[in-house]
Amino acid sequence: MADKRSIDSASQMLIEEAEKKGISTMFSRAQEMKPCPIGGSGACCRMCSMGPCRLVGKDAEQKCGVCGASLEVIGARNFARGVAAGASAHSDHGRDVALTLLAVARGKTPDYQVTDAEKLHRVAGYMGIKVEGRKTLEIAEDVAIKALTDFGQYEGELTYAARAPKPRQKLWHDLGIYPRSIDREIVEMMHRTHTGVDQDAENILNHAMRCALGDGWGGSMLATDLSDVLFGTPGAVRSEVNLGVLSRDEVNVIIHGHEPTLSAQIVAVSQEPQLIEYAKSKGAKGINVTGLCCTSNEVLMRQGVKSAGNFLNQELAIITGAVEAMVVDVQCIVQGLVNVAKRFHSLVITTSPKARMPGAVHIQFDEHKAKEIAREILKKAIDNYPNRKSVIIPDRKSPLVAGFSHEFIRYMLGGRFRESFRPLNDNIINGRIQGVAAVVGCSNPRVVQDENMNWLMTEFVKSNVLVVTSGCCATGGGKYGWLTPEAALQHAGDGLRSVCEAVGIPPVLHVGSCVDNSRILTIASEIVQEGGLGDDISDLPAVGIAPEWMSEKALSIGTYCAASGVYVLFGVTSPVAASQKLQRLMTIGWEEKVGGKLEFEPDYKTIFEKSMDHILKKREALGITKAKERVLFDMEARRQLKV
Ligand code: SF4
Ligand code: MSK
Repeated sequence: MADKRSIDSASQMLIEEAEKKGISTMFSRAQEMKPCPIGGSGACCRMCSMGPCRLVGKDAEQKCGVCGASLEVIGARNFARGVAAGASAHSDHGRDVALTLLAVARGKTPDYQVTDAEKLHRVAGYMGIKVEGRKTLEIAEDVAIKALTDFGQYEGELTYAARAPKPRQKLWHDLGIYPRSIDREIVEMMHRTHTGVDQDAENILNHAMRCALGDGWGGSMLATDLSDVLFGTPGAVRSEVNLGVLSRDEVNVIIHGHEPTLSAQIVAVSQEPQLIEYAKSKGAKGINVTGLCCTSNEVLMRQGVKSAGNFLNQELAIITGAVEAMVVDVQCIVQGLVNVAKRFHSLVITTSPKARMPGAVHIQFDEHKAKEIAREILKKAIDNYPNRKSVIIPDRKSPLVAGFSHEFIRYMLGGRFRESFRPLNDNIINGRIQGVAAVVGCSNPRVVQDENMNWLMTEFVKSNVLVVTSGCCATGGGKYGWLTPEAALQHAGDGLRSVCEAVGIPPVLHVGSCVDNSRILTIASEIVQEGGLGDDISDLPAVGIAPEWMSEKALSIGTYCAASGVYVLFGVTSPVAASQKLQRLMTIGWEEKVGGKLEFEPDYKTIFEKSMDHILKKREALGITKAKERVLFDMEARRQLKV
């Protein structure tokens, strides 16, 4: 049975262990609780107490709620609220990083500093902040204030949206969806979807795009950039992934959630000799800090910290019996963790005032005394080590290479002094690389864990499509070896393999956590800017796919990618399935309007076919369908080249 829930043998082993012990997990609960077809398809409205109204049956599109709301409007409001919630999560994360940078600039957080001053200068450049002749902390203060202003400004437009290609910016202006400020678009989305406000599905969706753009080109992009400033811009780093990274004889601390602020400090203090000695005094050989979900991606990308896996691995990690503490911050932390932990010695330690759980230990994080709190947390985990009983750690972990920030990709392609996307563009134009597929997002127990993402990565790589990945798909892909350069040699089509071999990169590039999907927007913009592949993101032979999505953040990501011109396909299930009209608005309607679209397609093989058709269509439109033969120049030919 377990093999029907996951293709990962480590997960299968622990799912069986949970079944043997009668422990409830997301895998078992997803089987016991069938999804509600009415709410799931967007046909239930709970916006006021005249309802809830459920529009079901063959003639549902002709029905309306007590207030008169049509199915199309009900579905649009539900979807748009999901986008607003997702945008708020990413953006609140970004705001906290900006506040930490401000505290650093003002000398209020001795445990943090500006790690990447070069990036700070680049960010200041995007923001129009003067850098010449100024001290790093002065620039940092201005950058933090400018970022925080972008959240709540009452006039003007979002600074970072100006990083999009010019035709895209014009389109957003023409459509009236250029984001003004991050918080404003989220609040307005909530207002518009309140009962009795916006009752035009197309208009609601227009604002959903504006709200999501505030996330992608605002909250998320700021979270990414300012995290790079504080913690370092990622570069290629080797590590390992899967539950086999847990240690049999060290204190296992798993950091889980999304934000790098506390987790980076936990990683740092875990190497302090006094704490290691303390762990030894309790009978352990040392301290083993590993990650889960996107906190994992943050510390993997920058510090090479090993990953215990993706979203669906969180309860399974505790079932190993080897976890002394799971330290969580915000997002994607399931409440079921506490009940699983009760069956073992494991502590679940919440750290954010925004995310508490009954039954968990709460040690509140405060960036003003970050190291002190990180030490307190580790000490608590070490004290718990003697309570460990029997452990069952699957002997499964895979090597990977992560750290592909857009800066590092440029560097890999061109070297320190000629860094550029030119080689990538050229190889797309000459057909060695057919296109780019972003395979991103969550894992979801409604489908077999890792199956969709892994199958898609395999087929894209075989078809000479370069894959970029983030979030739980990145971790998932890592489990099956896709994040190693060797994967290109073994599985890639000839063209992609030759490029990966020449540059020394894997065929699937790990770009980071969920907020780091903003790096994909930057990569797309820089490819356009490099020239030869059209004038806008919508011209690129590229697709975005969330094959196992589950969170509202994914809805925001899908919407900002579509509004940026990308064809986006989501697997698993459709939150707009109830209304054909709504689906048409988000596919045909959006394609006409913004050149991108958002489509829900449960069959991953169809996702692949549609993606390849789209890539081919875009290549045809660019006039680059014929693969150019590789020309080998001899010395004479080289001499005749005009440079
Ligand atoms: Fe029903 Fe309208 Fe209230 Fe929604 S807003 S619950 S459709 S009455
Ligand atoms: S952690 S949002 S399950 S990617 Fe970013 Fe994974 Fe999805 Fe959470």
